[in-house]
Amino acid sequence: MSDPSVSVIVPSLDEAQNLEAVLPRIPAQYELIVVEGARFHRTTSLVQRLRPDAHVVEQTRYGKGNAMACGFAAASGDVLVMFDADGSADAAEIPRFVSAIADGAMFAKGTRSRGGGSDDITQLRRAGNLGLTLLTNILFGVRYSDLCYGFNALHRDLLPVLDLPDPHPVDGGPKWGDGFEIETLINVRVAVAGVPVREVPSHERRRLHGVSNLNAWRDGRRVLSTLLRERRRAGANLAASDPLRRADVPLAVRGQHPMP
Ligand SMILES: Nc1nc2c(ncn2[C@@H]2O[C@H](COP(=O)(O)OP(=O)(O)OP(=O)(O)O)[C@@H](O)[C@H]2O)c(=O)[nH]1
Ligand SMILES: [Mg+2]
Repeated sequence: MSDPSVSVIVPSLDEAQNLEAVLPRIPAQYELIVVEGARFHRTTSLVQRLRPDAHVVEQTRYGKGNAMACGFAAASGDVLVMFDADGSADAAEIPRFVSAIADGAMFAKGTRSRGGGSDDITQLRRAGNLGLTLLTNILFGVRYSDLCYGFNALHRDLLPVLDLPDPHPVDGGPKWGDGFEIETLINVRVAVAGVPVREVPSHERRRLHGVSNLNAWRDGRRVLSTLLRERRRAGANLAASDPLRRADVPLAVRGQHPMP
C-alpha cells in the first residue's frame, strides 16, 4: 500500500492539560479523532481550538476499550493509529508505525523492548507485563515482547477480524473489551487470525500531567482473564492460524525485528 491515509485516534479521559501539549505535535496531514470520556465534554472546545479539523467523539460507555472502538468507528483512514493523550507517546514515531502497515503488516505493534524503552513503567508493572507477555506467548504460540502497550497501529481491514465490542449496543451495559484489556484483546485476536504482525520499537515517555487511570492489580487481573477467555474462544483453530507458525507468511512482513 503506497501513501496510505492515516487516522490518529486519541482516547482522552480528563486530559485537558496534556492535550494542550500533545495535539499540536500530531502532524496536520493525519485525520485526528479525539474520543472523550462521557463526563468530560469540556475538552471539545479545547480540541477545536488546537486542531479545528479534529473530530471529537463522545464515547458510548466507559473505559479505554470502548473509547478506541468508538474512535475506530469514526475514523476514515487506511491506517488507524492508537495514540494516548497523556504525553507518553511520541508523535515523531507515528511514521514508523505507518511504514510497517504500508510494507504489508496488518498490525504494527509498539514494543518498549527490542530497541524501545520506557521512562514511565514501574517495577511492579514491568514484572506483571513480562509475566503476562510470556503467558501470551505460551498460550497463543507467538513471540511478542510487550503485551500491554497502548501505542499501536492497524490496517482498517483488520477491524472485522478484531470483532471489538459494538460501540452502539441496544442495552448499553458494560462489555468485555471496554476496559484496559483492549490492547491484550487486539494482540491475541491478531495472533489467532494469523495476520502479519510487525513489532515497532517505541520509547514511552512519562505522563505529562495528572495521574494514571490504570490500576496494576485490577487491570492485570482483567488482562489475565482476557488471555484465558480468548484462548478458550480460539479453541482448536489456533494451531492452524498462528502467524509465526504459518509458512506462507514471509518473514519480511512479520517484522523489521523479526520475532525470533
Ligand atoms: N475516552 C477515554 N479515555 C480513556 C479512558 N481510560 C483511559 N483513557 C485514556 O487512555 C490513555 C491511557 O490511559 P492511562 O491512564 O494513561 O493509562 P496507561 O497509559 O496504561 O498508564 P500510565 O502508563 O500510568 O499512564 C490516556 O490517554 C487516557 O486518558 C476512558 O475510560 N475513556
Ligand atoms: Mg499513560
